[in-house]
Amino acid sequence: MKHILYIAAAFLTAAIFTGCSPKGAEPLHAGTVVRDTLNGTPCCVYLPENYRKVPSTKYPVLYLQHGMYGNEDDWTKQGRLVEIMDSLLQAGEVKEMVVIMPDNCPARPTSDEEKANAMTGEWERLFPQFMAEAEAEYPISNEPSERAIAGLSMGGFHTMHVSHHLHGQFAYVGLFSAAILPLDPNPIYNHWEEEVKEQMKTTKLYWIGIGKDDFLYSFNEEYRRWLDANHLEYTYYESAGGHTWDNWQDYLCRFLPKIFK
Ligand code: FER
Repeated sequence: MKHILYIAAAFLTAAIFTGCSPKGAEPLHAGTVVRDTLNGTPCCVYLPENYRKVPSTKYPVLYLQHGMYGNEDDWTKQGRLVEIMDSLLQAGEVKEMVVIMPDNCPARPTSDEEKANAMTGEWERLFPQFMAEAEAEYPISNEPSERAIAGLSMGGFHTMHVSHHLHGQFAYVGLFSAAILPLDPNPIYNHWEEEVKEQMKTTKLYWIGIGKDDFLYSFNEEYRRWLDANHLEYTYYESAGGHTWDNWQDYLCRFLPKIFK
């Protein structure tokens, strides 16, 4: 019995001191995920352990988006969001925050032939009303310095384009294996160059992560070349592997401690 206790204690300590170890160590379940619908969009919402509906100050908020054939459950199921957030909170590496995970795909494609449906500008157009409803429903900040947006693949594409379209509104931006450029011209996307330059004036962290074998690698490389040519600052992390949940968990673990600092 004593041995079992020692082993359990060792796992718990490892979970706390490695900061964020999505695999292996027992997760510390402390936060809660609730389901909601905001502006007609289904969402999962992570509320930290000490969440209060009426806190003394509003919580910072991360809008975290899924990839092309996914939905609002992906970050909690395959992304292990709760385990990651809770263990980083336990280790004191992140601020308490609310994480809103919307179904960021108003017209879900069912095949690669329909992928343009996911990048029509509709989500970017809806986003201000979506955030307004989130801010009415949860005690979250509407200060740009207390707002972050991130996402994987198609959700990274939405992160890039929501954040330049609404430039000045997010201090922290995370592109995880992001699709970069739109497939079709569109009034929301057409001015991305000028708008990204504008957004960078107020962005505290523009974080780009991609795996060496990712099929979107060359698009990220080309985008980084454009950022470099325009002297726009970003943080770059290149991992092994490709378009996988192992990588997206890893990127989330690296991104979270850098936001709201
Ligand atoms: C593409 C651009 C983006 C594509 C897929 C994506 C299949 C996104 C994938 C995802 O969100 O996982 O050209 O082709």
